[in-house]
Amino acid sequence: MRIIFLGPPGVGKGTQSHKLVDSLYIPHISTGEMLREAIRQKTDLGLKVAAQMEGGRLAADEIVVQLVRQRLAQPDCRNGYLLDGFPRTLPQAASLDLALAVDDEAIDAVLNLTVDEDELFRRLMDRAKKEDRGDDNDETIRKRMEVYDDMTSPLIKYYHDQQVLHRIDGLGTVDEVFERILAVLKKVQQ
Ligand code: B4P
Repeated sequence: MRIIFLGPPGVGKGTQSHKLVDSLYIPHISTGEMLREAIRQKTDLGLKVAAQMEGGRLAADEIVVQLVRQRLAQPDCRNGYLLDGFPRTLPQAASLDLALAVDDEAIDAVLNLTVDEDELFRRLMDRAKKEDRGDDNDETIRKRMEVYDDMTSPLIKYYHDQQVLHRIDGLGTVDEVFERILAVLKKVQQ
């Protein structure tokens, strides 16, 4: 299966992706993790995106698109994958569609996780206490939510129009949300 996780920052995309790939045996492709790793390793790419990410902005489309294209070309992606946090803009989505069309492939499901803004804020401030992420602080979280509304939320209509969008309530325990996701995927596979 080819699956996309969509949703605002802190909604639980990363958390649910890790559980899902363990049960579906497909690779987990998280652009957030790839970019953070590039920053940690101080690669040329990492140096280019560090300031944008720490300010709560998105990395440039060209950079992320190239990163994902290279990853999807690897043999372990041949039978499916889970994209976590990509695409995040309409141009990223269009470039993914173009790449898929070349091989006559398509996305099977876009899982749109939703949680209200207060809960998102609470989760991200909680994560800030546990993990050392440069983008989890009051000001940056607000900026990321703004960026999500402007740049990423238009993807909801984009994938709704392609009839692959599934809304999933992200409120509840991690296991409760996971059960909802499995139920949706079961229907998609039928
Ligand atoms: P990401 O790494 O994608 O992370 P995120 O959106 O902040 O969080 P996620 O939704 O994965 O939340 P998580 O499971 O951790 O992006 C980071 C940055 O990378 C972006 O802002 C951007 O700058 C850059 N970037 C990434 N992709 C890009 C792209 N395509 N283009 C350009 N730039 C890109 O959950 C959050 C917290 O909630 C955790 O502490 C978790 O334990 C907790 N939690 C999860 N589920 C819960 C539940 N059910 N109940 C209570 N707590 C829960």
